Amino acid sequence: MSSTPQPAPAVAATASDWPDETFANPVIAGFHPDPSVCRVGDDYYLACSSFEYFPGVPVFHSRDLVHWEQIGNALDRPSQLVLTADMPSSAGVYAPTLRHHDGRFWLITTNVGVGNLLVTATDPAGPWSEPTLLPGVVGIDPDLAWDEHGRCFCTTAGVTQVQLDPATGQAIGEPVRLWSGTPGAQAPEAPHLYRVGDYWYLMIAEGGTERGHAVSIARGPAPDGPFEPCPANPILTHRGTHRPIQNTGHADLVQAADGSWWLVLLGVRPRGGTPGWHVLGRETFLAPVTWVDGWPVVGEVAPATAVPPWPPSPVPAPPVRDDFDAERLHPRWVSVRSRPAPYWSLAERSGWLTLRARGDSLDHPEVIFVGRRQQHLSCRARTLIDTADGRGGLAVRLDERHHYEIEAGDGQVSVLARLGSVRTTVASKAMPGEKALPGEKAVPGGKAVPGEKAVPGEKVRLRVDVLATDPADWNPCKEPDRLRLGVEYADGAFDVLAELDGRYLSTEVAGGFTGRVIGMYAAAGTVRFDWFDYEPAEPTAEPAAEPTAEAA
Ligand code: 6LW
Repeated sequence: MSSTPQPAPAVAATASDWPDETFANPVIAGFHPDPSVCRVGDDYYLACSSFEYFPGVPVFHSRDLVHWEQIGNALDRPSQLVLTADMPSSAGVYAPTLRHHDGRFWLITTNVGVGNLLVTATDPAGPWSEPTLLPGVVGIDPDLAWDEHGRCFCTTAGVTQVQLDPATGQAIGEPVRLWSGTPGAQAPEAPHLYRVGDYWYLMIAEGGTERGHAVSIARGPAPDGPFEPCPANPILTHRGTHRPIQNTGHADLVQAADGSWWLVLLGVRPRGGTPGWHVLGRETFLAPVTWVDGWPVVGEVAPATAVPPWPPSPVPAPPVRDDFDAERLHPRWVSVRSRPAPYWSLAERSGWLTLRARGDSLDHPEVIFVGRRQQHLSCRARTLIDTADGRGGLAVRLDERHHYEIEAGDGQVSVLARLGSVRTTVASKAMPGEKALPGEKAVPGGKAVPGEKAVPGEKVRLRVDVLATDPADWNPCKEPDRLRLGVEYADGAFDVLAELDGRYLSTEVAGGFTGRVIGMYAAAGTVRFDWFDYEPAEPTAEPAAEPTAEAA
């Protein structure tokens, strides 16, 4: 029996429509792991894990699989997602599966410690339904698949499977153990089940989400098996290689409208000396897939990948500046565990983001923080803070125990570092005078004192530059990047208070499943932010400046 799916004839190759013959991988940069993808006509939709961040489960749209735009978050209301203070970082919302079935989008995921849940939507941008809880589904990484009789199969890490009534969330029968991957390989997880040609395929991740990560596959005659493993397993791994993209695994297959097949997967970009530190979290990559003898063969996962045979469909680049003039925050903004109304507002002072402190620092599990994922190896973030009624700042956060920040308030600006159990003030100086800030928005009721003479300020521009180190300039202990934190003056001059080694804000040091998030926070009282800029920067090969102080 021939089970090799035959792609439909490709549309006329249009590689020339692309500016280049290759596209840049990752296709969704920054902490966007565990991608799950589905296609509806010519549109693709993708969802990722979000862990302790709220809102949860970012949802993206693309017309070409290469350019993706975030259109929402599947879990964006407290009635859908509660992440409590006692929930550790990197618990929370794990790997979702996103499918389109029967005219609706279905998204199933795990809130670790709480259980599995299912939401649906007719528009993937939202609103998504209230969650249906799935008490009979045990384990993380739930998958959803329907057979031709309308039976719904939910397959979870392990690998186990149970039939589900998706309308009620009730399991039908007991979970059964399926094929669990390569004997001896750890962590068989991230299962996805597909009907392709005459077979049902069960694709899983194994080896753990670190350097041993891999994708393996098996096939069988029915959705519940029995499954025979692919003789070429793993069909994807970068373990033991020098490739710049590592930890490749946790993948999902999709067939394009032209019949070709593609894989979305997670990978990381470790930098610096040994063992290599990845600071952006696990990112989403795209690879082509062909079928040989009824098995998928994954093409190269490389920083530059050959463009697909259809025209590009670019999406607008996100603006550098968010001026906080909109009524709602863009879905890319995330908070730690929750974002309760009394503690933040876009309306309290029009055109500003107001944050009211809960806890006294970023060490607090429920710190009031609004940030966005760091998506570039080198980048710059800036904000204008008004500290008239409080203290707060600009932070680069990995988790409660690993963060750097530049904090302003009480007439002082300080760089703080939290590294494991060590918390230290790295550098401090008096807040610069306000004459440094002409041309900023007027502050209703504020105490701005214009003039030539500098006076102790209440408003100050805080800035962080992340500078990736040059991989060519290798030494065994070389840091992946350096972070300069300081104050920016109106003429753009950057007063660097401290330059810190980036390895301490990496997954290899902090542990867990997330990546860096850069954002604004309140440490005491009420602080207001006029705008926030985030822009990619060219990596620099310039030697590190003489640091004001060193974090470790
Ligand atoms: C996820 C598991 C994994 O549930 O990491 O990389 C876990 N794969 O499948 C957290 O994302």
